[in-house]
Amino acid sequence: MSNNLFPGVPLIESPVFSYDCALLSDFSVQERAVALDMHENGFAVIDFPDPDIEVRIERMKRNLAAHFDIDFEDSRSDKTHGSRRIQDAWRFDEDVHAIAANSAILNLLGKLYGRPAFPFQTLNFPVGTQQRAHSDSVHFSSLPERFMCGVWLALEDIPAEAGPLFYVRGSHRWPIMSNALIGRRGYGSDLSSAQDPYGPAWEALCKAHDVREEPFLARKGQALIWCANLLHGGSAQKDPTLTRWSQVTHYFFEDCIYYTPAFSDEAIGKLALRDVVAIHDGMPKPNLYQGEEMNSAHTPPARDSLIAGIIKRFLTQIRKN
Ligand SMILES: O=C(O)CCC(=O)C(=O)O
Ligand SMILES: [Fe+2]
Repeated sequence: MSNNLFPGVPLIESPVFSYDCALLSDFSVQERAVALDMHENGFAVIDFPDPDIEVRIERMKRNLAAHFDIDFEDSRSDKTHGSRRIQDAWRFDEDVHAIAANSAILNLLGKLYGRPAFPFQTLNFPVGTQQRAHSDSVHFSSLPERFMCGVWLALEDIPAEAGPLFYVRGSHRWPIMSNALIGRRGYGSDLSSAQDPYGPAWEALCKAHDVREEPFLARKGQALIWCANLLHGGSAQKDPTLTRWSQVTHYFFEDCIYYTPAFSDEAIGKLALRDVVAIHDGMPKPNLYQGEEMNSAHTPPARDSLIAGIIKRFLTQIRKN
């Protein structure tokens, strides 16, 4: 966008964003409302823009049900045991693919962020995740930062007892969680869950801001778009016999470096880069910085670590002498 002085931050998170700013001149009234919600709250709720969504949802649930160790036929069975998540079902399920690749969503996200969007991962859940509050940006992020978002789609009506998705309004404005922030080294580390090291820090932020987790009591076919740094999670499931079918599609935006922050130390140029493929057209997305391709071989050693190396060698030499 030629009149955007801050192309390195998503348009909806621009420091000069306002409802009537020139950045939104080509937005419809509905798109402006979504942009404003994202800017203010870190999320927006929309009706999923697909005339076939009802048929798709029912066909997809029938197809995916066989992949879980859950007795869906028995309304009294406990649904909270066994496998409860499929990653990248778009590879074999046409409806999961169609939802992830929905062109109206791609157009909307492209406008909201100021760069073309592409889907890179899907997750399908038949029941609630009961995950604690987290932001996805420790799993996948971009440089420049914040060019990532999630679109969470309700595949059925979701009551409070089914462990609905929750979000923490306004938390997208808090500091982005990183290893530097919590004093941890990430590159080369091993974790059973990439979220673990940051849990206490997220809890402390919620306490300090005295915020509440708000449940998304979605209607079937409603979707919630969340900003990269919005805290969200799954509420406790009060009734274990209930399903809570949902699809989450994660999106990146073009001309960025894509990486996993939990296993990176940005300050010293150690990045766990990702090999990303765009779901909608199957094309690999190289890691780009302002049009220039990056890969791990190009990751420059940080100046500080070079100096530290020279001092270390010098001291070793003195000790030997
Ligand atoms: O559906 C949920 O409970 C949360 C899912 C989630 O956090 C994610 O996919 O990023
Ligand atoms: Fe998440």
